[in-house]
Amino acid sequence: MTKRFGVYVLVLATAIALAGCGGKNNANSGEKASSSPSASQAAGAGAGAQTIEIDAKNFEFDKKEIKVKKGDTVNLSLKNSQGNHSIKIDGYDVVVKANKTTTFTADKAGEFEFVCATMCGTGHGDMKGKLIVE
Ligand SMILES: [Cu+2]
Repeated sequence: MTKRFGVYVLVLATAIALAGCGGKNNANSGEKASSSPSASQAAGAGAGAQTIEIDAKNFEFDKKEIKVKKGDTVNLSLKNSQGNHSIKIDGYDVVVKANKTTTFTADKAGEFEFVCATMCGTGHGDMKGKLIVE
């Protein structure tokens, strides 16, 4: 009889502890989501992956502006349909060689100029574009 009562109390106590714990967790996560929207946004954006293909010819890139979200994993491909070119992104330690793909994480927000990093001829200096990380 006494033993049975003890088990009942134990079960009840466990149920209360679980309920209390669950309620606390819910309150915590709700608070977290509302108090730091930017953090959760960044985490959400970080799950993204983007594949961007740039086509280069003498003497321009087909994309003058590429946009990604901060935290994105970016697969940047360069295809040289004419001439020999490569891409270097200023402010990011990123170089994409001719007809190759470089993967990097866009962990810094802002605007970064990318240029041709291969001396390709008279229009070499005009080969520019912008990476926008927002
Ligand atoms: Cu060039």
